[in-house]
Amino acid sequence: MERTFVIAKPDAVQRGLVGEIIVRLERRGLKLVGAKFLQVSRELAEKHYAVHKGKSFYEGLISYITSAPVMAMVWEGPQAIVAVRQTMGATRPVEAAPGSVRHDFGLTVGRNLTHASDAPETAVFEIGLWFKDAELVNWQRPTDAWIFEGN
Ligand code: D4T
Repeated sequence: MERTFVIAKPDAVQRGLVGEIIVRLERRGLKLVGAKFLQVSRELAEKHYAVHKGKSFYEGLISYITSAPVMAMVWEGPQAIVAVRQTMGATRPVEAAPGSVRHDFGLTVGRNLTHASDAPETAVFEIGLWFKDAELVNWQRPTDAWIFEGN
């Protein structure tokens, strides 16, 4: 089973959309295995966004993610990485598919509400950066058999 890392960013928290993001992932059938509400330090933000260092939007990105609390989460399911990015929508809200979180609640890339890992290696790196192993919960969900086959 695949795991992916998700952030409800400061704008999602400020706008009261954390529940909306969670409910969409739950309804999709994904399983929450870790969550923490925190104020992101500059140090953590720089590690998380290291690949973007030097880009024109880097400083804005760091100040955005550290500007107010976030909800950091780990979600699990078959093809969780692709599924979550689909539920969130394209990075730029005006390019996001109708029905996705970024389409339904966003307008600009600098306030795009969520983050989700984009590849298996990124997911492993990000989950390890934001969570200790002991903070992730392995739990059984009997309804899995009604959501996907082969569990
Ligand atoms: P995140 O990482 O937030 O889930 O976004 P994506 O994976 O969908 O997109 P990304 O890594 O390309 O961009 C990271 C982050 O930078 C912001 N950004 C991006 C920005 O402010 N201006 C830009 O031109 C781009 C490309 C938005 C997301």
